[in-house]
Amino acid sequence: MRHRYLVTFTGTAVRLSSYFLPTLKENPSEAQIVSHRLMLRAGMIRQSSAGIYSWLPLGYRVLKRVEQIVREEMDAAGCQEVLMPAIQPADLWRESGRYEDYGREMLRITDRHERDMLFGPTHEEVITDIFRQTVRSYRDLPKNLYQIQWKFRDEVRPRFGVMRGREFLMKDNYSFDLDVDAARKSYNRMFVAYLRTFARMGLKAIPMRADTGPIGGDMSHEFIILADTGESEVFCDASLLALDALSDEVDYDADLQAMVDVWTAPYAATDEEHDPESFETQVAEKDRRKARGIEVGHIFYFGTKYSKAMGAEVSGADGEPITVEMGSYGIGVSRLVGAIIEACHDDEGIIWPESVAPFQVGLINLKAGDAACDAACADLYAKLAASGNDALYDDRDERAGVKFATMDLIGLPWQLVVGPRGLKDGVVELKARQSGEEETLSAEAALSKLTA
Ligand code: 5CA
Repeated sequence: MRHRYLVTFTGTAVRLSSYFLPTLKENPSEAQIVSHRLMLRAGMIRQSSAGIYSWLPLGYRVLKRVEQIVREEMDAAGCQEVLMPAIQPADLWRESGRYEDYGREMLRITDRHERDMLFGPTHEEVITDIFRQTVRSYRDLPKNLYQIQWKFRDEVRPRFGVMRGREFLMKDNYSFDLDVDAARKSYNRMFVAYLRTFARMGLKAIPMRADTGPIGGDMSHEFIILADTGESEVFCDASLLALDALSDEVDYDADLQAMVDVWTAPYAATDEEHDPESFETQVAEKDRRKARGIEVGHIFYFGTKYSKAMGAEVSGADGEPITVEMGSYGIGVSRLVGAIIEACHDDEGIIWPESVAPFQVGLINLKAGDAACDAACADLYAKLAASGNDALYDDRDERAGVKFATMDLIGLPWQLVVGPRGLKDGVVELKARQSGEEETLSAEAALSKLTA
């Protein structure tokens, strides 16, 4: 029952009466899309200033889970985690030529010595600087380094909550290779790692040919989730929605081109890259999907754009200098939390996929203060925690309706309901949030089902 990859925080169990969960009954007027509304209503985030948010306990737990899945897939694909500074010197960006180009989206800062600094919107320059200072020989390649770090982009229109923030959490990684062929292999590894990452979060992310934008380069895919509230228009072949990225184990040392080809052969393009004529000739009418999409990841191969400008070279086998080939790869970690909600909710609230749920189980005491209910819940609560389950125990003195509404709103995968009538018959109720299926069973049976 538990997700195979579930990250265990070794069974955190908390009582709702003491948990910081500032839920809202009413829909906040500033929220235009469902994920923003639900994140505010479920007490996950609070806005600090335009496009800048605090993550409250429930939201932060989800963010950490999303981050951990990203981390595990990056590690599996052979990348190594680093943490670069959030504040960067402007001089590095002058070297790459991007300091002026980046325009007003860049938050520019002057330190006390009148030195120009900036809050990093991305880290190509910093990583290239690290590389050129430290790597000397072709024998040290390939390298692929990643970080999970807060970025700042002074977006013209921050909106939709964490979906388009000004401060946001990104996973960004950077590959360094000796030649184009090796760089394409790195690109393919990231392509496959991305497919797996999003699939593990219960998402169908479709890789789409994309514009390279100010990053430059000649090979780029955006990973897009179809959702009515997406910011851009996208076009794809419906067959892509039937592909399963987790069906096979991946050997990252093998050539992954065949797998990439399976995902890139069907038509899929963002608005900028869309070619109506090819769409019509390549895709049967019944399979043509025109939809809105949320970009959750973006990968670029840009060759020597930064390494050349900044002098990132290694010496080759013959001693001659080689300018390294680079790629960069981003995932919108904080955006993903909103994107998952866009994909997984109903009228009552969020429906978390197990892999990212803040808690697996919501334990509901229908009659707090009743000795039998309190004792049964205390026992279940202790056993759930001991078995490594994350449980949120609603022990508040509230009406049943309020408790059910809260649990539905915050979307935990399982609701374990304990009431005086059931207890008389020796039973509790287990409800699956997603299917709505309810089962009446003994407390032991419920526990063994949840801890299976
Ligand atoms: N340097 C490259 C890759 S490391 C880069 O910056 N790519 S990016 O601009 O496409 O950003 C990567 C991902 O960050 C995007 O796919 C998106 O999911 C997320 N992202 C970008 N801007 C925002 C924003 N304003 N708010 C939330 N997430 C964002």
